[in-house]
Amino acid sequence: MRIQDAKVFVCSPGRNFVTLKISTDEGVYGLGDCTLNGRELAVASYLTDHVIPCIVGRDPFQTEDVWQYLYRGAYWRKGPVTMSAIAAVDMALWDIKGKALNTPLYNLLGGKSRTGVMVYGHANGRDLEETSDQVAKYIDEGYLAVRAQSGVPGLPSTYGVSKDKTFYEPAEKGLPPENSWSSEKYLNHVPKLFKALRTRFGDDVHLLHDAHHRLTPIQAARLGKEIEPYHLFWLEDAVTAELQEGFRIIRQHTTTPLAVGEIFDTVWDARLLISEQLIDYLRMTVVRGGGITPLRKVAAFADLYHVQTGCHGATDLSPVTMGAALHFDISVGNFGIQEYMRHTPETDEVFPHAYWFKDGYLHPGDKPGLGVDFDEKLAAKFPYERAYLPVNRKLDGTMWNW
Ligand code: EZ4
Ligand code: CO
Repeated sequence: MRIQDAKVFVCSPGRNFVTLKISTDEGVYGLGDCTLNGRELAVASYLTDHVIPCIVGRDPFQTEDVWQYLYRGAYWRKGPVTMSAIAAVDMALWDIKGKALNTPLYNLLGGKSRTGVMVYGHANGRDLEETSDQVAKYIDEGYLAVRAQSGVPGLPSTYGVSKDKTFYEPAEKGLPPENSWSSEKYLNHVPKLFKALRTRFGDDVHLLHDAHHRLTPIQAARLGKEIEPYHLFWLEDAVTAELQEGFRIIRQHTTTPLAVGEIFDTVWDARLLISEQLIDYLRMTVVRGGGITPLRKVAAFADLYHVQTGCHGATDLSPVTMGAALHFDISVGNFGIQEYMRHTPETDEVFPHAYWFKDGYLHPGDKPGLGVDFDEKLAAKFPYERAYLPVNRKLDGTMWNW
């Protein structure tokens, strides 16, 4: 079998997605996702102009060699554009392998290690009461784990608080919107939120929270310490993680479990975090981490240090990435949890998929390969629309991390 052709599709069924379709001389095709929120067209060009001409004619079963060819062979390594593009090729080749062998991908990754993939949903509201009512809704829908985010008194808008309660989407059409931020106001508010949630819902439900890169290490240490009594499943992205040593400070002060890594693109972003046991969950996922091939190696390395997986699963990761992540999740030894933000009905129609949700768990389904398809004709009705994530400024105007 040989790769005959490959094509990149940019579409916007509710939000932008970049999809790679690789076809073979035997009629089997594979799909990959390489959506990079707010920088979509750069990845499309990387693939169309620089990668596709190099993979035509290759054996699609050689996932390891093709990955090494694209990673080592480019000379220029790492970075979200490069790694998302390589990820799309890797996903598509695994999809082809599964379809050619007529088996769901998880069977090629060691088979099922569990009956389902525990996911967490996103509850959010403008204040404590509204957030608490949203948590109740997720528990009613069967979720065993819920991420809780609340508006902060004195701030006009906050990360994680949505206009639409069902479909949280941080990107906005046009140029980047500007948000304002105060770590002080945020730090005073969050412990009250989790105190209220534990009082109302008891100890069983897993509660999670995303600080979205906004704190300094010592502020994160304070937050971790103050929410310790409420036993979170994890505190996510407490600080930006370019300085991996910064996590030592947080770790010295708190037993609140720490998760990080949704923007990491190789194991090098997490080498110290893992080997010094500074985190508990790694958020890297298939699309940003360069594909299924490298992510399995990262997970094996993390397993040595008691670090579990917690794949990013926001709406900007297309159903193709969600499908790939679920095959990875159900097969990997040190699975922790999977993020699940539901896509809109338009997105689900463009990407019909075999995965399904029941009683707090997602299941990858039993279709051969990834179990996700792509309706090209329907996609063509939703052309790309420029959209960006917000930027963030402190109350005095200083640029800060969003
Ligand atoms: O802001 O995926 O945990 N989830 C997140 C997401 C990210 C978006 C950025 O594109 O942090 O909401
Ligand atoms: Co996050």
